[in-house]
Amino acid sequence: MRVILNTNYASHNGAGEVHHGELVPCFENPTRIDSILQTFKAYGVTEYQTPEDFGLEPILAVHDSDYVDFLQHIWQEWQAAGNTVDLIPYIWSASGLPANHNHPSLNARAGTYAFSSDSPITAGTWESTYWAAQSALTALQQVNQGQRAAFSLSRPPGHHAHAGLYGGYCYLNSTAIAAQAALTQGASKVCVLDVDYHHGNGTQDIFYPRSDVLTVSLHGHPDTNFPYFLGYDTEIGTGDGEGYNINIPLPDGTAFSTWSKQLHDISDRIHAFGADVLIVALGVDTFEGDPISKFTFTTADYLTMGQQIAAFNLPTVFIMEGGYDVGPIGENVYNVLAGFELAK
Ligand code: OKP
Ligand code: ZN
Repeated sequence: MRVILNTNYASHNGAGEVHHGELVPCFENPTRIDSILQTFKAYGVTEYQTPEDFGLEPILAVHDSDYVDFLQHIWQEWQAAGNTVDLIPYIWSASGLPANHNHPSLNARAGTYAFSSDSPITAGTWESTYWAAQSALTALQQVNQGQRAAFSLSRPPGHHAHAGLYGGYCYLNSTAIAAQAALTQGASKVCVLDVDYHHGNGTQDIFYPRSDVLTVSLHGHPDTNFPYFLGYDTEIGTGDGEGYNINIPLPDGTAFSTWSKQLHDISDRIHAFGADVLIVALGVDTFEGDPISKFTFTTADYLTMGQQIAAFNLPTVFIMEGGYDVGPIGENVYNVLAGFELAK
């Protein structure tokens, strides 16, 4: 399988986040990809494709232009104002305070575009998230050119980012950008299957009123898991999009067998939808050792997961999302791709 590597994966490098009231190093950091590269090398994967630059147009087909402008320029402004450390919002315009996307205070502006405090803006945030999106678009291009599948190996993740909001370690929504680009480039229907531990709230929100993208997410139940406010199974889409969003929230402690059965139970709906392309938001934070998640998948389970995804029998674009147990992350990702290829 072609693997596209976001060569700017290490530029975004946040210093820390608050976790259960304690300041800790960012879980979402460059060592995640370092580790995957090391493991892939041991498995004989040594060839990586460099992302092509498709520019801002496919990004602006998903995200608000003022938001993209904010992401692109905020660090320079932050720095020009004399700051040397990461920008982390601490005041939010949510819950009735008046939003102001042009607020003269950068703290307030960040707090207008952010929905959570876990996502620092750093010197290289824009480069990393921009090239993560381009990497996903390059993976799509490979599939459009006839590859059965391609994998975008990148960070930061994207599935929590809305059209005009960042959070949950996500800035640009690479998965949504690739899904939209597939449509722009001629597909009539796209299915997004989000297997990350966390609900893909951004992707859901972006395509919520639409019937040309079926969004499916299996995830830790929002009663007890980030992003808390979205991810319930009552969220089915709106207007034309009604019936085109499927959420499968699962309790803490869920094992792969249960997850797999749940996916199997809706696979008829996925088949009936008739997608031209499948985009997989590939997070492996469902792993039993993940430090921020509560499922109990094993490394071997990911082989089965890959086989199950292959059974949809669609051209498939895998896009890297979460996974925070840095030691085994590469094996878990490799197994999904290997399971997929074995099944063909
Ligand atoms: C990103 B992806 C606060 C915890 C905040 C947010 C989880 C984001 C996961 N320390 N955690 O879906 O893997
Ligand atoms: Zn996740």
